[in-house]
Amino acid sequence: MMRPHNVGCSSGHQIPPLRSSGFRPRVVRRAVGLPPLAVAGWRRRLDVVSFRNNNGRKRAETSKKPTDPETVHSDVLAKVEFNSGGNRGQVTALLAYQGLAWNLREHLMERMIATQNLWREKDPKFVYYLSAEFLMGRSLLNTIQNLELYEPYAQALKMLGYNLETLAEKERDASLGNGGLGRLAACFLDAMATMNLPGWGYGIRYKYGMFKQIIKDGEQMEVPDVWLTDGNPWEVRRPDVVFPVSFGGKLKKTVTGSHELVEWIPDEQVIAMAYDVPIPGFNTQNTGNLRLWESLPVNEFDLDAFNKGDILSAYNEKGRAEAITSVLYPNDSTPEGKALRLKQQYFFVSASLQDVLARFKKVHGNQFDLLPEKACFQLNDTHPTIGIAEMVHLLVDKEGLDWEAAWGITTKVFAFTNHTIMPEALEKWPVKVMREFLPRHMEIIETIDTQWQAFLEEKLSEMPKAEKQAAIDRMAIVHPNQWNKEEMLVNMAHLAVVGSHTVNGVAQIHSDIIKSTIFKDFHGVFPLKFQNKTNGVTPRRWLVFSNTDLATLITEALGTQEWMTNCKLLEGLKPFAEDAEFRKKWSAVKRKNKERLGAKIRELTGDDVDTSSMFDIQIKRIHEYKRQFLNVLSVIRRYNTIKAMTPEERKSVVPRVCVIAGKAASSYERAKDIIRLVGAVGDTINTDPEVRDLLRLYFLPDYNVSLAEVIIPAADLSQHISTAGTEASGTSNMKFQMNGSLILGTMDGANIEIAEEIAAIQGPDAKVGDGLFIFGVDAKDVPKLRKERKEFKTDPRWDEIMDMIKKGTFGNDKFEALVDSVNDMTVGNDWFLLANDFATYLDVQDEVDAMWKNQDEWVRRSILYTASSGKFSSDRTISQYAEEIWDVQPLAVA
Ligand code: F58
Repeated sequence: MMRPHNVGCSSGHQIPPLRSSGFRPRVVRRAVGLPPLAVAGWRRRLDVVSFRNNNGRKRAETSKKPTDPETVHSDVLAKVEFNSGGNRGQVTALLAYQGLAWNLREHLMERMIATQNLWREKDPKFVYYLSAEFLMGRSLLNTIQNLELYEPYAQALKMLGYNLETLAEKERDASLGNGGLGRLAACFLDAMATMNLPGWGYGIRYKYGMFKQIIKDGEQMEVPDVWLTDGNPWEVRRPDVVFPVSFGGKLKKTVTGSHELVEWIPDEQVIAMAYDVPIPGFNTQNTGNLRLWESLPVNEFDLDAFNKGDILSAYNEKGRAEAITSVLYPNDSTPEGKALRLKQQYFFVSASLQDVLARFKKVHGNQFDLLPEKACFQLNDTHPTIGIAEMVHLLVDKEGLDWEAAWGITTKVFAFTNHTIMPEALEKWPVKVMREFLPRHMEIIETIDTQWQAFLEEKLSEMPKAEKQAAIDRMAIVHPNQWNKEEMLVNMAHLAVVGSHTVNGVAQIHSDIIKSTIFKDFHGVFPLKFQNKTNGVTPRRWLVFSNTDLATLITEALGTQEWMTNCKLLEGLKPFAEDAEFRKKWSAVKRKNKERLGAKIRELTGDDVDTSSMFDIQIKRIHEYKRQFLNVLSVIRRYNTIKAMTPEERKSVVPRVCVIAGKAASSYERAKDIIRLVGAVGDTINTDPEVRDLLRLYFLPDYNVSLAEVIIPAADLSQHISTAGTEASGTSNMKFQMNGSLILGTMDGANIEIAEEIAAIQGPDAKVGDGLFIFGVDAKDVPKLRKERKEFKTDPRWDEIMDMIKKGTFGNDKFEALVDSVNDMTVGNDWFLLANDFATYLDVQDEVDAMWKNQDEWVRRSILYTASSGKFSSDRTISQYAEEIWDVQPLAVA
């Protein structure tokens, strides 16, 4: 189906035509350009599993719904009328969007039902991706394009007087996530659906997503993200799918013979109700599902209390229940906050496991030993780890299995992904809290820990006694709080490692680091448990749909759009890097994307920017380790340099527009200081007539998926400058690479593998790092440098900038705490080594400027970046999970 250019595109961002014939690569590995596997056993089976292949025949349509523009138009009007009582003569933008979405949801549901029916019939092994976060973003364009319905829908909307892209902007982001791990989960769902893999996501339907960030007087303010006010047309409420979830109470034990029966008598119960969000695959009929749980009271309303005049108490139970699924990551600095987080985690995991077991039992009765052949639960970080204890609880207490059988099954169905070594994300729950809210689970965890320690006693029996005991203590699941020995904690990461069959990091360096740091002892015991799965991102959302002009150009060059599902084919762009005509077209696309971002900057700040300037971008959560502060320091240095120049000298300056965006955790003061500093420095620079034509700095508020979709295609340069060894992987680096933005970064996370791919495409003589702007200390030197930081002699330019900030040059503030955290060794200790990396960072910035002056070379590199980005498609990552961890195989609706 070819779509004529410019249909319904006010912004000129066209969606490239999507091929409707159904070619799929035969083998998962070939689909992502990987060499055949050489592993034994069940994994080899995957090599002979085919994707659906129609041998060039047109794919069988499962949809019965007509999709010509006239029918879509009248369907949408009918939805407007019958679903919302709207007037078909006056369809507001909101109603047009909703009407369209309701109509599309029917297509999705039809496909999802066909997919589920097939899967029910064939009973394949499923993966269940358990995640506290799913950062989905908007759905309208993603759905239309995945379903290949752009043309009729754009035309139908035109008949209603609307432009599709403009209307799409009305949709609120589903921001049910905080950062990288949440967006990764969303990319994984897209890849799983596209690759026809049987799998569902399971999470929480937060009433308020990640907070909305407002910048007031330079400061981050958090306001609730009321994303559901207008309803959510993409979900289906499932009052028929409900499970009770219990908390608190006590245990009743009955001993019969050698058997101890434990009954948990909870004192609180809520109802988990499902909402299904269909996940369209690209160029396939298969449609996955994200099942999100809402917490509801068992008794909605206390009529007795109400009638006695105690009006508010009448809603107590409702309020308590609904609080569980109100907000993502409630502040856990208070005991109440901690309890709420634990309840959230248990709530969604318990509902999900009950749901899976209920479906399993329908087919297999109580043959639970078959469960590992039918299900794998991927734990996305430690948040769903309580699932390990819940599985034992369900199998032993509800299904009557003995402990050994239950534990054996449990350890075969869970797999664990670690996303960071930052201590704040490695959850440890006070035993006291756990015992209060989940007494049975606490007991189960203690039993697991006792058996685990007994296992270690034997396993490490060769070790000298004291050494052995120290190792066992280090690996304990329940251990004393290192800051307060009186308090016992449950270490969820340790539970996850012990209870899972696989543990993986998210980039090679990270997977290596976890084996030598946080999980060193565990790696010694179970070396084979540890794997690497370098992250990936969906090329559909992050290139095909958000940078449609570039996608069109790539398709024209490659003569096929197969690269959209087989990204290794992007390598075919390599010769085009040498073609001056092609480079011109490439630059023209970038320029257009920069105009789009320029318009966004105007909308958000009121300022016009020159789109011929270099767009220099850093977008990610604000965190000290990500070093946005270092970025600002170099902007200040640039400012100082320009100020000191004569007008003649200024003519040689490369003009830059620097953009920083991201949210700081609400209780993270230092990160909030950084946001304030960006704003204050930006205010000074952007209003300085001597400088503003050569340098700008903007902090764009409320960074989310939709904003990223506008920013990333427009970047000339992107910064990924974490202290080596701290960023597990990063995924925006991959998105920028795909979109041809050059990378300025440290040898950290996935930057390293990106550098390897960029070197590889340049040929055998290129070294890793060639073609990128790399700086900074090596990860292996970081521990030593941290110890020596006190003695480190800072650069005079560093000292000058520190003095400037402390003098109050920027805004009304002196940013003392922030400056001291990196500069005053009696206060902070510059843990992330900004001072050590400062000079080389400035040097590499000079290299960036020099390269920008050679636009031919810059654009050549940009093309090579895209050409070498194939590895970082989430299709590759997911095929590796499918083969090496989940053992699930594609099963496509014909
Ligand atoms: C991120 N982690 C990593 N955690 O920082 C990033 O390097 C990686 O690319 C990404 O995962 C995907 O693997 C991350 O997003 C969180 O957001 C935590 C949530 C719980 C509170 C602490 C942060």
